[in-house]
Amino acid sequence: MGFKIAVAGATGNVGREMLNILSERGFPVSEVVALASSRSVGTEVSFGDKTLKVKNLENYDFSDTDICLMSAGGTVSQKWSPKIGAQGCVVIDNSSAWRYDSDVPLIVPEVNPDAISTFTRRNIIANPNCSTAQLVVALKPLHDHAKIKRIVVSTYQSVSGAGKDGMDELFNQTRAVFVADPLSNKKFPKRIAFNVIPHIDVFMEDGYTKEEWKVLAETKKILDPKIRVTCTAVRVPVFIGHAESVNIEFENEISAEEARDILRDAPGCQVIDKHEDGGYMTPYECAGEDATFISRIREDATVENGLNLWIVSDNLRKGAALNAIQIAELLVNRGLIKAKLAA
Ligand code: 11C
Repeated sequence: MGFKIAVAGATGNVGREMLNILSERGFPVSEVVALASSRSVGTEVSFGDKTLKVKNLENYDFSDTDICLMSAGGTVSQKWSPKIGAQGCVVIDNSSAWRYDSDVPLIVPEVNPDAISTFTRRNIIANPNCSTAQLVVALKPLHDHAKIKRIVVSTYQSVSGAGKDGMDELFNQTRAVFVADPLSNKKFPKRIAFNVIPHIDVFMEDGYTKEEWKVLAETKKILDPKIRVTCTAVRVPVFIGHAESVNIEFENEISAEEARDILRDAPGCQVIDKHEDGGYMTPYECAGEDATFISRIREDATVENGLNLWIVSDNLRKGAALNAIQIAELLVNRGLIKAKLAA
C-alpha cells in the first residue's frame, strides 16, 4: 500500500530535499507530485531515479492526495493549506503560518509525537523553524533527566535558511571580493561574505527579531511552556548547517559526563565530543547528515546546575525536510492516515 504525496514548493531548497528524503527513506508512495507556483510549471525535479515535471499548485485537485508536504512560504500556506486540508489531504507545513495556532500541532517526532493527535481539527501539522528543531532534539532528553529552568541560545545560521537566493548572494559576494568587483546585497541587510549579521527575519517591538522570538515560542510549545528562553540569532557565511551555542540552567543536578551519556542514547542525537583538536562537529561536516550533533559539553560553574553545549545540524534536513517526512512517517506508523486510493 502506498500514499499519494504532493510536494508544494518543489523547486526550492527544502522542496528538493523533501523529494530526496522521501526517496532515500523508502517512504511508501503510490505517486509523488511536484507542485509550485505558475512560473515554475514545467521545471524538472528529481525523485530518486525519476524526473518529475512541476505542476501548478493553484489549480491542483487534492481530493485523491493523502499528504501535502508544503514548503512554499507563509503567504502561500495561509491561502492554500486550509483549502487543501478541507479536501481531506493532510498538510505538513514548513512555514511559520500555522505554528502558533492552538488548533495546529507543532511536531518534532523525537520530542512530542503524542501531540500529533489533534491534527484532525484543521488537517494541518506544522513543522518547526530549523533553529528550534535541532535545539529541542538535544534538550528533550536532558529536560527529562534534570528539568530545564532557563536557556540562553546564540545561533550561527547558514545562508541556505534564507533560500537559494541567500546561497547565491554569499557565492556572488565571495567571488566579487576575490576578483575585486563591486559588491551588492539584496537578500541580506548587510554584506554576508566574510562577515556575520546579528539579524534574521523582521524586528519586533521589543528589539528582538522574529527568528529569536520563534526559538522562544516554539521551544515552549514543543517542549515545555515553563522553560525560560532567550536567544540571539546570527547569520554566518556558511552554505548549509546551523550551529547553536546553548547555556542551560537545570532545576536538578546533572554533570557533563551524565549529559554526554544521556545524549549518546537519545533519539536523533549524535555526540562528538573529544577534548582534542577537531574533536567536535562543524556545520560544513553536518551537511547531508540526518543527526543533531552535540559537542563541547561542559559544566558552567557560574550558575547552579549549569551546562554549555554546541549543537549542529543540517538545517535543510532535520531543520526542515527530514522532520516533515518523519511527521508523515508518524502518521503512517500510528495508523492515523489511510491511503485514499487503497480505500
Ligand atoms: C533562516 N530559520 O535560517 C530561517 C529559515 O520560520 O521556517 C526558516 C524560517 C521558518 O533564515
